[in-house]
Amino acid sequence: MKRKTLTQYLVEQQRAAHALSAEVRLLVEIVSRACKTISHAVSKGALGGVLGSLESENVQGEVQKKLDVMSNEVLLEANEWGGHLAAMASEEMETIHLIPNRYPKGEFLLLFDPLDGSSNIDVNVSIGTIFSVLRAPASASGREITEEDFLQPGTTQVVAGYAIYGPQTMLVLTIGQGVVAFTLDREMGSWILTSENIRIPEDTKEFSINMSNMRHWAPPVRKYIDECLAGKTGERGKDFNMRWIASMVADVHRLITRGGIFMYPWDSREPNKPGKLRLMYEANPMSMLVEQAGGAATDGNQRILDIQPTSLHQRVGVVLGSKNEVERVTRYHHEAK
Ligand code: AHM
Ligand code: MG
Repeated sequence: MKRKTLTQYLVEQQRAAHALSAEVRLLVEIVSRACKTISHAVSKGALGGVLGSLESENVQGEVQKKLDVMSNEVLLEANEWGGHLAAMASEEMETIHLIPNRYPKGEFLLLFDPLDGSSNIDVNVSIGTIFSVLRAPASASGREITEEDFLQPGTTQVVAGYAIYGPQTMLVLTIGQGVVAFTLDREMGSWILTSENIRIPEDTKEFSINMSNMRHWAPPVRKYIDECLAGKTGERGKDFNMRWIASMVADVHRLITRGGIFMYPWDSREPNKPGKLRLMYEANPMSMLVEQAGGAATDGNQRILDIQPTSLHQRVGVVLGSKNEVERVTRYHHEAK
């Protein structure tokens, strides 16, 4: 079988569909190269001295793991010098990272969650890197980029993707032309295209939610999950299975592969926060991937990609995956109003 590399895929897209510019191609190549470095560090585990926590906390007040900080640095360093970016933002940094003056600047903004699923690092369970690419607003040309320049709805994303560090390391990507997946050939050090035109089935019998929060959920979420749990003899007339890995990358990868619904909804533990997950680093890129694969993504009430962000580290409730199930949960929210 003739193997197609990530570079070949990107060059083909650049030529045929005119779906991406040379600058975006370089950007994707650099991000994916950084993910290879992170994958290598992850796979070394204790042997590489990368496990465990640091003394520091990130902007959300969460204790940082060594790998959180290392992955953040890998992504920053890899992306600084190429001339394709105007600035970066990361879940692990309080404010945006400008490209140092010694390097040329490009027209794109890169956002990332350098290591998602941090609670799984030390227990050898799948984790990942999530990224999103925006275009710097035209009004920003000739002046320094500000945080406000990043506050664009998810519909404006140019590229979204994630790398999953699991039994295999994979890169799942959309440039707005469907979803493709590459598997890392560790011996060759190259990303090989292993799935094209990925489609999420519209129906599913598998849900993914942290059930330990059940008592804190809003009634529409409770109603939906109660119906799933009632099984064949209940309202839904079918038995449901449940999975919760606590790495969004791994839970979303499963539903991108075989369907399912993933939820991290608002709950009453922190009534003033709309949810746990971050709009710009987690929900937006995952929603673009899911929609590009034929699924749907809402915050319970509205399409995630339509939300106008008001701050960089904004949180959001998340319901995404198989279209008919996401629409059902969203309908329950509307009916409860
Ligand atoms: P992180 O970015 O600090 O790793 O947190 C995000 C993760 C998601 O990957 C996952 O879906 C969720 O947090 C799990 O949360 P919980 O431990 O409450 O189940
Ligand atoms: Mg995360």
